[in-house]
Amino acid sequence: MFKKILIANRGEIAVRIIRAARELDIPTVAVYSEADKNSLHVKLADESVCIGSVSSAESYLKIPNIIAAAEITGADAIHPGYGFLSENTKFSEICGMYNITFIGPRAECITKMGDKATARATAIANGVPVTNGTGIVSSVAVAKKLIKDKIGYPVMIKATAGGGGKGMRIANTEKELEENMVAAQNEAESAFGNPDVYIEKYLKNPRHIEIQILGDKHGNVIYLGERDCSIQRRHQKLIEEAPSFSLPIDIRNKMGIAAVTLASAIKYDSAGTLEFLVDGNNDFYFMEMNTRVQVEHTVTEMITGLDIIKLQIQIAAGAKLNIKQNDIVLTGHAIECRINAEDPRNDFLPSPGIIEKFIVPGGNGVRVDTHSYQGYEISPYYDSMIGKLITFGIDRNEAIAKMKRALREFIIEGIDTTIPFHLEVLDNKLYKDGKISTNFIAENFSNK
Ligand code: MV4
Repeated sequence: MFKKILIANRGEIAVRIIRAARELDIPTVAVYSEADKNSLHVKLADESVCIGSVSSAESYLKIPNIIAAAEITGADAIHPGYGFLSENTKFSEICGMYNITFIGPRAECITKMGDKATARATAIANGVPVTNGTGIVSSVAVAKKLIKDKIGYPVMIKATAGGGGKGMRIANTEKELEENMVAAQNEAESAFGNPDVYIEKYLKNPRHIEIQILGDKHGNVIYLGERDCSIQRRHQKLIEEAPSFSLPIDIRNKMGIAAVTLASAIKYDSAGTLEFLVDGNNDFYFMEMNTRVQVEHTVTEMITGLDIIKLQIQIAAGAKLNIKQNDIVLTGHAIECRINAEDPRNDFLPSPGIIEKFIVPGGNGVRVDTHSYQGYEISPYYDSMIGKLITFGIDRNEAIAKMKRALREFIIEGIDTTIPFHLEVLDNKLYKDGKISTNFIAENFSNK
């Protein structure tokens, strides 16, 4: 096992990883920017190192500073959390050069899945369904012909270096294709330094359903059921749940087997998530793979009883998965609401500032993962998450009732939060009936 783990991240996920390491009896090192010296992750870790100024580029993204912090403190492993360097192949390789274990998959897995057209091709090669579409298209003329011959409008133009909605455009007609393909290429070039795009048939009103998997270094891969992440706003997830309310068991199992097939094909050896879109006929299509732990891993933990972060650390240290697929039993229902410092009444405008009052809900079936506390300042430099509120019940209705109760108990003063928005969603008839798709917020909360 590792002697010491450095956490190359901040906020609630840094706290989450420190807690997992402590349960495994592994000492931890926190790194922090000048803006984060009072952050909870710094207080909870055994040691801490300031790695730079407030800007992420000068701290949490600065590879030499993070490696130096690991060298100085004698950390033999680095957990990258999510965001920042978590899907950076160069960083994982540099860790290797310094004999530091990157707690994540092999570098090749990150590269293969980081390029979305390659991920799509790998899925096709392994019999995993994808939407009707193309590989990289070299010109508008080539795209037009392929769409005319085999796809049909509407289509979605996607940047191969993108993901999570960046560099994406819809085209309903040839004329829109001409305009939007060039726009997507330009956006991709300036955002990622790679203009390449591919085309997919556009699905209307899909659900976003993702499969959590775990792979080890001995060729074992299992799936831990699905999460429904359809409640999003401008590609920011707001509410996630597990299992998906509307997914038949046989479809879940087919998606799980597809996810395990693809992860096994690339010898995936960590925690990861395969993102699918599911249409009204319950046909599912692989979109992309996240080769990191995700914000919403918590809801899967609640219904499986597993600690995904501890398992990820043990796998990185070379342990064999001691859980078999048949051991995975999904029990009850879990919901996560992301509590952000944003004003839902004002276009979700960020609301940084000092948390004057902070009274956290608790009780049966309530979990709060947060780095915040009374007097803590939500900084304008990073994402606006204050914390995650997760509830667990025997079924969806009970999880919703507990969530409403917990949201009302949660007192946060001094800054605006997304709590009123969550309460409104939970009272929405379509939400209660489980009639949700990725257009739910846009269609029902357009005034927001
Ligand atoms: C799509 C799609 C419709 N058709 N692909 C957005 C993020 C990226 N991971 C995939 N995304 C989409 N891809 C086809 N062929 C609609 C979306 C999409 C979406 C997906 C999941 C959750 C929210 C979304 C919001 C807008 C668009």
